[in-house]
Amino acid sequence: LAALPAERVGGHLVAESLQALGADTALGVPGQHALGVFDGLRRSGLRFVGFRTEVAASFAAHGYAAVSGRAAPLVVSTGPGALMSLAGLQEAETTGVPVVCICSEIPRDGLRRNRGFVHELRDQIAHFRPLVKGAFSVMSDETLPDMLAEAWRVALTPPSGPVFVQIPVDVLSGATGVPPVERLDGAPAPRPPRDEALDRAAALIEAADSVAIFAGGGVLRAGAWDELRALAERLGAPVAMTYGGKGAFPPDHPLCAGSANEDPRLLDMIGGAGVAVVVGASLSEETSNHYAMRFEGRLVQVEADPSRVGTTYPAVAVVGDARAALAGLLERLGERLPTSDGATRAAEVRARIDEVLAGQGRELERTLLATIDSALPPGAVTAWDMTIMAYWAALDFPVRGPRRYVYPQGSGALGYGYPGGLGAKAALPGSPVLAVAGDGGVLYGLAELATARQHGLDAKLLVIDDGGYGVLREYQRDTFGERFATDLVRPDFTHAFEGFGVPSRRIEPEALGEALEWAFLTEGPAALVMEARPEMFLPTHLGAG
Ligand SMILES: Cc1ncc(C[n+]2csc(CCOP(=O)(O)OP(=O)(O)O)c2C)c(N)n1
Ligand SMILES: [Mg+2]
Repeated sequence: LAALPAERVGGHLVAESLQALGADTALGVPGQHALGVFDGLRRSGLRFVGFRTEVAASFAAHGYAAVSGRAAPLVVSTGPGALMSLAGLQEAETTGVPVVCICSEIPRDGLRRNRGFVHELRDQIAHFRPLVKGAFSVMSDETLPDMLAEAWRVALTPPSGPVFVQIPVDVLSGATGVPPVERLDGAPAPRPPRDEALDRAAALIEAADSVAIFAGGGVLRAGAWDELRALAERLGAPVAMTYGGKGAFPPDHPLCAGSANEDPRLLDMIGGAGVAVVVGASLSEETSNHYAMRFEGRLVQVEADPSRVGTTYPAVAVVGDARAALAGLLERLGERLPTSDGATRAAEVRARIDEVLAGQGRELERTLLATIDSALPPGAVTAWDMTIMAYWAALDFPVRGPRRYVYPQGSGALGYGYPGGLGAKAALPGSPVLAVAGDGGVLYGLAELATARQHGLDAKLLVIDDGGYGVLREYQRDTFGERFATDLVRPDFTHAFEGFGVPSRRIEPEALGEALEWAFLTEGPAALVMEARPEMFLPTHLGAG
């Protein structure tokens, strides 16, 4: 390799810019083309959390941003490194989470000439453009800081989402005369709703005989949970949450109808109201019972992304930031309000769903969830992989605070759970974290036990070992009669954990509570493996009554 690098290189500008934008942490995996950035990170005050694969780093970046509301810088290198981050970026896109992926590229004079550089992709950015909210190609150190600020702003501006920024290696490793970056403004553009839209929605609400609220992930992204609660209490309106909105409203609140949002009873409660206020939820296939949901009254949709309003159901639109919109509605409501039997309506829905789930005879699953709930220290984050218990959790696990639940519900990416939990821990060092994964999914990221050790990321891991891809076995049994390719040879999990220097226990389901207590008392990462065969719930509308 050539002589020592120049005093200042383009990569230093990346780290300086991230710091100027307010980042405290970057996540990723180094590569030859990206080393200029890493030399910048070395000199900076930023913490770098290095993962063992870019897939895991991308999931971690999602977890980081989802629990903190801050943009997560994800640093990867050209070609395969970049491609391996796609899964986490898809999850970020589908759940509106601000991940800023910064990636190296082959040298400028190699672009589109097919000279065969190592890691070369024919058109790297083309792999990302259809997926992310914004794709940026930085072609000069002179524009690097301002383009990063622009990317940062795009990621954070509601509707938030991931962005991709590629920078050729010769810019990153080449000398730069750009002075150290000290101030950069990447603050999101404000998206206040229009006054006339708020006036109209408030008038509809005041004139309604009843109101119900359906809260989605937009409430969490906008930090609008206090306004949501104030509005619900003011109106005495029941509140249901989508899976993405879990945590937006306290589960023990008398107005809370829960998050079993595939259940027609819950959807009837929303759709049957004189005015349904749907906030930060897009009424997609999963949140409308496959579009079978019906609105008998008026639908008011509060949404940052205008293209999602009225897509299936005619709606009165309040386009803008959810926090400002809910605050604006509250301000406008006068004395005459709809009758407030919301607590009764919420309690009815909760009781009926409870009865249906209890009628399925699945004691094991509900007991496991209750045990986890009672073992979690206050403020804990749970991170879930695509394992059977996670589907139960989406339906029935009480999330006791905003931004304390992460789950790859947007893309369904197996392997998310543990890396996602590590990212959450990196963002919230003061919060306990528990990741729950199956014996299949956990192997995507088992190597990240080393990351946890190396960076002191004290996240606990619970592996549910049912000997294979349990959920797929159920689908095979129900659809094809026979199972194939879904039984797995597993490692000796406790040996594997110990091999990474992570203290562990093998437990029976009855010992889960005590074992979780042990894990949370253990300093640093700790892991449990539990042999159990949870099964999926029946769709709740088929279960009973
Ligand atoms: C990236 C990716 N690959 C494949 C799948 C398909 N898939 C969904 S669940 C699942 C099985 C998960 O098995 P495990 O983690 O052991 O959980 P279990 O269902 O046994 O509880 C698979 C393979 C997926 N969702 N994502
Ligand atoms: Mg399994």
